[in-house]
Amino acid sequence: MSILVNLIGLALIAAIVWWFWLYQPKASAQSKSGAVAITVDDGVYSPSRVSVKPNEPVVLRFLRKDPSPCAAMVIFDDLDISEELPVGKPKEISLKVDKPGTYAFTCQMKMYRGELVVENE
Ligand SMILES: [Cu+2]
Repeated sequence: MSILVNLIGLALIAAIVWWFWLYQPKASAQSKSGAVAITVDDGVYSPSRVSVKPNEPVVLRFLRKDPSPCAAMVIFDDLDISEELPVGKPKEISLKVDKPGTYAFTCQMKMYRGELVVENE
């Protein structure tokens, strides 16, 4: 019985160490299946950096959790895309960019900021 308790204790310690020291939230994402989920909350897009390859169709699935009007729109200035984001309902934006480069996406006030990086690997 005490061995079991020790094992549970060890597992707990391992979990705590992993959570506090080893776990780092991903700040950037790479499109693999062609779709990238982006959460809109607390003034940040997460991930705020999305890498795609040129000419590769990609779907950005924005999930807006922030009900404030600040988060209402997402705008890709260079790509002429501007879409309204409903609260709590995913909004998919499909795009395909030919030219490598960094394309910013922001809310209408430019407080939320993210970038779409189009690059060859
Ligand atoms: Cu805003």
